[in-house]
Amino acid sequence: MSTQEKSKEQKLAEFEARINRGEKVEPGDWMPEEYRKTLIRMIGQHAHSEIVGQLPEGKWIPYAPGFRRKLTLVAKVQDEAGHGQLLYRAAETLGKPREEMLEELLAGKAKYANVFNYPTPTWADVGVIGWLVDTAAVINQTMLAQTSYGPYARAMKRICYEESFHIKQGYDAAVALAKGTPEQRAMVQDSVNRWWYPTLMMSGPPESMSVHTSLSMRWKIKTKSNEQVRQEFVDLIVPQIRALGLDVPDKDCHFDKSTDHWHYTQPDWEELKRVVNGDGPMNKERLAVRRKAHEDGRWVREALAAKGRAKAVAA
Ligand code: FAQ
Repeated sequence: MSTQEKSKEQKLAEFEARINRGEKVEPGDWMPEEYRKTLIRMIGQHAHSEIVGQLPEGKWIPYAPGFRRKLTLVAKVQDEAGHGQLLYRAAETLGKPREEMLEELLAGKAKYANVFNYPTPTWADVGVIGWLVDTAAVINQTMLAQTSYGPYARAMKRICYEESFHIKQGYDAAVALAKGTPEQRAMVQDSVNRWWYPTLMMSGPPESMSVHTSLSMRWKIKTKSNEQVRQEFVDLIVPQIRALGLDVPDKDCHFDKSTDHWHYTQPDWEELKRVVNGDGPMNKERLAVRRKAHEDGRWVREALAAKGRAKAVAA
């Protein structure tokens, strides 16, 4: 029987059997519409996060303390732009043009990671974003490297490799401050205090509030729940924070022998909703900077498109 003659139920059963055998789904394969939509949503949001994620740290490039720190920060921010491009490309394989995704971002209709809507008032924020935020991102992305959609899984492998360097860059900057003067220690502690809860929120709401987790796990788009990913992050990062002589800004954070995990206080999930829906401390500024960058780059896109057209005529 040809694929066209099969009923939707048969196609779905075969699709799920393939996923359960651990096979990857590739762009031309049959897939349920909901699978396609979920991936476009997630990969699009992920791409936007990489692009907007350049801004909080990027603003520190001119003020980085020393040439070596400036070079590594430039390289990191540039990597994030590359990750955005890889991810837009992966979403395009599902039939969504990149221009449409960018329009949605600039119109304020698309979500991107909550963390990038918070300010970065001190140099310590560059260290703490690389250390905490990139660690949370890599834990999630290592899980996503196992996703059932081939192009997303392959993009994740490459991205995780680069993000691991970003963690080292951030940790190194944070350690220098933690071992520095009392003022520098206070600065890095203040930064950990401000980034702790936003970073916990980054892994998404708990299962009782998560809209998409059950279907995403059934189709192995995600292979772990948001809570599992967050717990992995907490278990890894709490001992690191304590080892630097810094405090976790949660009085109730303790190692629970009965679960073999670090216990932590849940973040304010209403804050997450507000921030991802456009009402965080920096949403308006982030989008204004992106819109300006998009306008400033218009002539480059137009020149490249004209060059492409001229080549096609000459051929
Ligand atoms: N931020 O039903 P769920 C990086 C939304 S990359 C914003 O649980 P899901 C690199 C969610 O979209 C960081 N929105 O959703 C870097 C949904 O809204 P919708 C980005 C959030 O998809 C580092 C609704 O709430 N990584 O940082 C967030 O199953 C340093 C209900 O939530 C990715 O995007 C949030 N934190 O799980 C760059 C990874 N949490 O669409 C520069 C891919 C939830 O129904 C510097 N994405 N929402 O309107 C994912 O893994 C998942 O999409 C989750 C959410 C885990 C974010």
